[in-house]
Amino acid sequence: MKLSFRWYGPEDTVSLLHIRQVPVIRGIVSALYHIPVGETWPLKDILALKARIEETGFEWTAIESIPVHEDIKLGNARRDLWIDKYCDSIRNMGKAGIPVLCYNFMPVFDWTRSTLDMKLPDESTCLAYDHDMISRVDIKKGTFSLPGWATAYEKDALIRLLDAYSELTEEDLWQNLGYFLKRVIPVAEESGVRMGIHPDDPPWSIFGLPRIICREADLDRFLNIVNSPSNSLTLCTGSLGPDEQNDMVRMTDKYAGKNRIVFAHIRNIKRTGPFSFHETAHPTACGDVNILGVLKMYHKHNFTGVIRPDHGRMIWNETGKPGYGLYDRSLGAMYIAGIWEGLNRD
Ligand code: CS2
Ligand code: MN
Repeated sequence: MKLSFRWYGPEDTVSLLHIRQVPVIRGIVSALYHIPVGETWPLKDILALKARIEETGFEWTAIESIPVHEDIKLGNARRDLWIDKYCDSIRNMGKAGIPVLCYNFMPVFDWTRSTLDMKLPDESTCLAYDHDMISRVDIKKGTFSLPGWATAYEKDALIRLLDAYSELTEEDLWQNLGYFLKRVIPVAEESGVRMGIHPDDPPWSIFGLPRIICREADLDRFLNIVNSPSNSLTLCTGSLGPDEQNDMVRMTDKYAGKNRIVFAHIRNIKRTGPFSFHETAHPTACGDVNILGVLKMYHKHNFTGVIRPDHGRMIWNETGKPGYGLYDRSLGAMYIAGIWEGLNRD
């Protein structure tokens, strides 16, 4: 496995030099943050960022993410134009030799939380999701945005977009995902790129919008749309974990066994109600996801893909992008590395 760390590019308060001091990390997961959603990623910009990553001694192991334009998810007349641009981005990342592409197919909003700094008993803070609180938010009333999202919407633009989605059913969204995959996956194959869809976070519908990558049956359906190693998963334990039906150990065993996971996100959560949870430190003992069991499954199947600690807490008075501080993710990386070393010796 290629142990990697997410870096939000040159503007990130966490620098490559900081990450270099975390032992055994080989790879960087990053993106071009200056390209507007939908536009093609120029090869020269990809190569410039790659050079910067490599100068520090790292490999650029995965792109997370190239956002999918809403017109593609909505399946409207402009989608072909955006799909062509998406294909060009895939070709360019292939030319630059970056093998893994993470993306998601969540309408309008990426990961959603009700609180970005919930205090845990040890006074660290974490991201939390309370369904009652989210249900009371009237998103049409004002701007609603969370750090780390590719897009922050102005009120009017958001209302227009939500109106466009009001007619779209889950089945429509599946059709639009299929349309997209049938066009991009052949390009990914030719380009030596493996795409891994990131599951919906949280794994249920929010604000009345359809969400379709939530459960095991969804992942099965997704993988069957195009049966190719280039059409694979980013398996995120913290996104799927809030639904207790998602047995992460069994799912990792199943999909890693079929070689359909290209990117492993390791994050732990604690469920606080049927549709509520908060994030925790990475170790198994801290949350409801059996992280040791998940890593054992990756090891059992000789996983050679990219793995990274996902969201961490804020500890030691660190300030920065919620979920993406340096300290707790570093502890998470060491936890993963330690388990892996133990499994290698067994
Ligand atoms: C999140 C997401 O779980 C995660 O990794 O922080 O923002 C994720 O990067 C996107 O959903 C992937 O497209
Ligand atoms: Mn994730």
